[in-house]
Amino acid sequence: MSSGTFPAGNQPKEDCEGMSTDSAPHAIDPERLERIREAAYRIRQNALVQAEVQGQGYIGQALDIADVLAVLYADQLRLEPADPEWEGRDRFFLSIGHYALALYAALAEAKVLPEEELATYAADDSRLPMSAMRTYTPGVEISGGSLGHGLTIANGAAMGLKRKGSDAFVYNLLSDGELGEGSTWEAAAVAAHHGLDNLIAIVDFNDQQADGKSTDMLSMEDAGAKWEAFGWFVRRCDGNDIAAVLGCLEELRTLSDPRPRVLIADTQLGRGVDFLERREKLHFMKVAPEEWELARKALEEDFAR
Ligand SMILES: Cc1ncc(C[n+]2csc(CCOP(=O)(O)OP(=O)(O)O)c2C)c(N)n1
Ligand SMILES: [Mg+2]
Repeated sequence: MSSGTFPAGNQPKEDCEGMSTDSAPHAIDPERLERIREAAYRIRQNALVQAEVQGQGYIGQALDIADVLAVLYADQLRLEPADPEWEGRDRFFLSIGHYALALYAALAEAKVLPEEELATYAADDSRLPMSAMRTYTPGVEISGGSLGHGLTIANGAAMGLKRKGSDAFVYNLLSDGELGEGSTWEAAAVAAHHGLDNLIAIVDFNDQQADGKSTDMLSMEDAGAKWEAFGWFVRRCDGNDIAAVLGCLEELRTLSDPRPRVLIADTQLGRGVDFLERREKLHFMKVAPEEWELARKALEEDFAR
């Protein structure tokens, strides 16, 4: 577990702590976990497929968030892959448009996008622009590159769905860098004020932003205590521990509590490719031509462990 602490009375359940990657909660079916683990592996490999076309990109983030996206797209989200605009769907809003690599790979995993199309990433006339945008890509719900606005949009959708009597959920993936945006906290206050219990925010706490470590730039720790003070139900876990993420997200979706919910997911930039995990942590990574094959092999070895 990261350095995060939990406010009194809001301690995580044992299966939601994510203290270690080898302590799968007994309540979760091993086959279900394996299915999600395989999805996470393919999301990572497909993130590399896209990034290799450009030779660089937001690779560290795609690798760090693959486990969370696998839990969502292979398990938690209610979707109709053939009809991405189906009214009854859960909404997944990506605040951080630069995480597009990871989202496209997850949409391919969910069969919303054809896997073959991933190789067109960021090419002229592709439906997969470098930063994710709603108008271009099936399954992409918002254009999120201007940081700090995803949660406000999620609020509106969650309110609208409630008024329509829908039981769909709205998920918003935001970054730890976005916690430095005032608009995020305005949105957090609004969500609590309106009791948006159909809203689940997930913070990718990778301790990285454009100029260095988030905790050095503008520390938002204790992040859990801050969200709780804004009136949210809070969970925090190792975001690369699939069992822990699944336990937390399932709890956040099923609990009966009038508050909006947030999962703070502590993740590791470059996760799954050992030499990228060890490399100087960078917001935008370059990978040398001869390293792509090594990266694919590293993922294979990581998956086999
Ligand atoms: C409103 C706004 N300000 C600045 C930027 C430029 N920008 C793009 S990504 C980024 C880093 C933000 O932190 P985070 O999303 O945590 O970075 P990562 O973990 O991806 O390195 C910044 C400052 C932006 N897209 N939008
Ligand atoms: Mg970050």
